[in-house]
Amino acid sequence: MATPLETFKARLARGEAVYGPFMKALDASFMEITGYAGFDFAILDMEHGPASFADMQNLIRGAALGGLVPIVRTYDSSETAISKALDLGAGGVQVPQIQSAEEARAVVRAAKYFPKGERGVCRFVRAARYSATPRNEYFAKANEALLILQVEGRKGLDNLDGILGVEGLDILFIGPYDLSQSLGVPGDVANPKVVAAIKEISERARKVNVVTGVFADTPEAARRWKAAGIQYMSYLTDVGIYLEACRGILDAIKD
Ligand code: 3PY
Ligand code: MG
Repeated sequence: MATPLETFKARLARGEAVYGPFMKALDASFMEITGYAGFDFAILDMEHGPASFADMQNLIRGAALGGLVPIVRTYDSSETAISKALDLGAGGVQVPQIQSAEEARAVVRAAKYFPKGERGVCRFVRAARYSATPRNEYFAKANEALLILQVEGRKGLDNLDGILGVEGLDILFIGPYDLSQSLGVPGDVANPKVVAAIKEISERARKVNVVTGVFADTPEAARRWKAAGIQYMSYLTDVGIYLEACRGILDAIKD
């Protein structure tokens, strides 16, 4: 049977969209529930969420139970932020605020073993089943983890073509919130300037066959970006989904 990561990659290769929320909650039950609800992946947020690496390993276990691809958004592009997440068994890392092709190449080096990179080597980690996975099998499999780079700031935009050309990049993710700030309209993600910039970035990526992703926090935005060919659809956050559900319930039952 295909693993969630193999299914995820096959769907992208067929031109389909995949869906997943950002996660801030620390209880692994929410990872299971997200999978049982039918999402394809979940992004465990170490940039804007409270999770430690100790929390992270249980959240990643929850993803396995729910049949989800667990992607860790690292707190920055440092080697340890990336390799610790992968050592815990993340299906991929999503690195925020990439500003240049050099920085993107450094991320690839930190995330991949030889010959693609120079990731710090340890096979006594959860990703290698604490050494139960035969070593050759582990190092080959580890290099299949997804590498997702976020472009959302001025410098990243200026260096977009170089970043798109970096070997090892699987998905270019556009962060509309940071992008809105870079364009002088902080938080106004539906502003025509932001919408036009997201369209332009995704078109430039498509021309060089790079899959794109975006964050959407309304169904309209998710449908708009899917129609524009964006395939990696990060939809809302666990806490935002809970807030909306609570409000919807109260609206339905109160006079
Ligand atoms: C952004 O919008 O800036 C993100 O990083 C994802 O929501
Ligand atoms: Mg951002």
